[in-house]
Amino acid sequence: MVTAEQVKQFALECGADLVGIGDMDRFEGAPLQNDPRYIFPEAKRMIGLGFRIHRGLFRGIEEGTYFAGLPALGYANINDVYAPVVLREVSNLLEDNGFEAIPYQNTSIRLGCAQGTPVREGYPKPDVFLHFRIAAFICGMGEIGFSKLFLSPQFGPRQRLAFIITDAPIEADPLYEGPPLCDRCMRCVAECPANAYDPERTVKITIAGRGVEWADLDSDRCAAVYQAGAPEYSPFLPDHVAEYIEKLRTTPRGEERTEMLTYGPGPFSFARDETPYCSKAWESYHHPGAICGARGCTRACMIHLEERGVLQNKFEKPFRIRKPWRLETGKTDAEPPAAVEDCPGDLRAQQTKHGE
Ligand code: B12
Ligand code: SF4
Repeated sequence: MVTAEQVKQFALECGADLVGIGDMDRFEGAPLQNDPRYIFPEAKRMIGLGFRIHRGLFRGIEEGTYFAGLPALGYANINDVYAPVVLREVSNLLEDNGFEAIPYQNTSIRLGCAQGTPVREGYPKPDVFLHFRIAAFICGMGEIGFSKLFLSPQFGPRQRLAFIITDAPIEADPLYEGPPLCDRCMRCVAECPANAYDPERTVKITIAGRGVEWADLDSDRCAAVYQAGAPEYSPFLPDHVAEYIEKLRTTPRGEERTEMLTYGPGPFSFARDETPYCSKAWESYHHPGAICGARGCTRACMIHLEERGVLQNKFEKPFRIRKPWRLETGKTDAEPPAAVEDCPGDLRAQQTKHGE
């Protein structure tokens, strides 16, 4: 019979950067629509796989000079190419040993979750939607930060996730008991260009007997800004999208916002369709542009975790090397970014040298 150790070792050999195994009973209390036990009632375990997003893929956005790498390789490629291959290989191992394996990638939401009609009384509508951050917590891979992102001790917020649901009764890992990662520094809140966090509003739930709390993310604001950026942090924003985003990030949730969202395509589609850089990203690989470069919830968080020395993936140099760039609002892609001012002399000298 295949063991937990074999599954983990094999997943790492196949290319996963993180593996954890959770007991399906830990989903007790999940809302009907988010309960994976309805997908496979006989399932015993969930295998969580984490795929690092290279720190280098945030570099071009940090410098303001190369934005395509993160959405292409840190987003679309992991979700739709790399993770599915590893999911397939590990599922093969389980099925070769006589256990069923359901690979679950980050796709279901695009097809439409909870869209169909329940096929039995008391059942959820198809498709059941797995909450990845909660699932990773259940697999013992780390914790959920105030930012709402899942944090691992290896990479902090810097990974994407994928899962296998199986009836193989392999040994489950305990919930994460390592050193606490999120210390409520609130840098995610301060550096989020969408103003998507109100530190006073949080969500508190109990997962597998453990209380978990995170910020109640304003996903309308994030949905527009994470892909198209905010006026001062996106070199690609047409003026009318900049105006829309400005209004969105200053209009509180509630009646006023509802009025703003009732007519038109909604923040996600509007930002994507009206920002040529993002609509081309969508056309090319069916994923958003990710122009924000997750400025608060990933970059600021990672910088802080690295400064505290709590992450296992260590680097020779700190991530933030120079003062972050910031555009004067109202500028469009026709004008040079103000960030050029922040380019240090030695780098400019090197550029001249290479240009010779
Ligand atoms: C839609 C989506 C988005 C949307 C909306 C996000 C949102 N609503 O939170 C937008 C576009 C804004 C977005 C942005 C980003 N996303 Co996103 N996103 C998703 C996706 C596909 C679904 C999330 C979602 O909507 N969940 C459903 C909502 C309704 O859940 P909720 O309200 O939080 O859940 C409640 C209940 O459902 C209940 N519940 C559900 N299950 C269970 C189980 C138990 C036991 C219990 C008790 C309760 C319970 O608990 C919650 C509290 O009430 C996930 C993949 C996935 N399948 O999880 C990726 C995912 C969360 N995104 C990811 C990433 C990386 C990002 C960005 C960083 C992208 C970027 N900028 O490059 C940002 C980060 C934003 C942030 N700070 O969280 C990664 C996160 C990885 C990580 N390290 O945590 C994921 C997991 C995708 C992946 N392949 O790994 N995202
Ligand atoms: S992705 Fe950008 S807009 Fe969304 S929460 Fe993170 S920092 Fe804020």
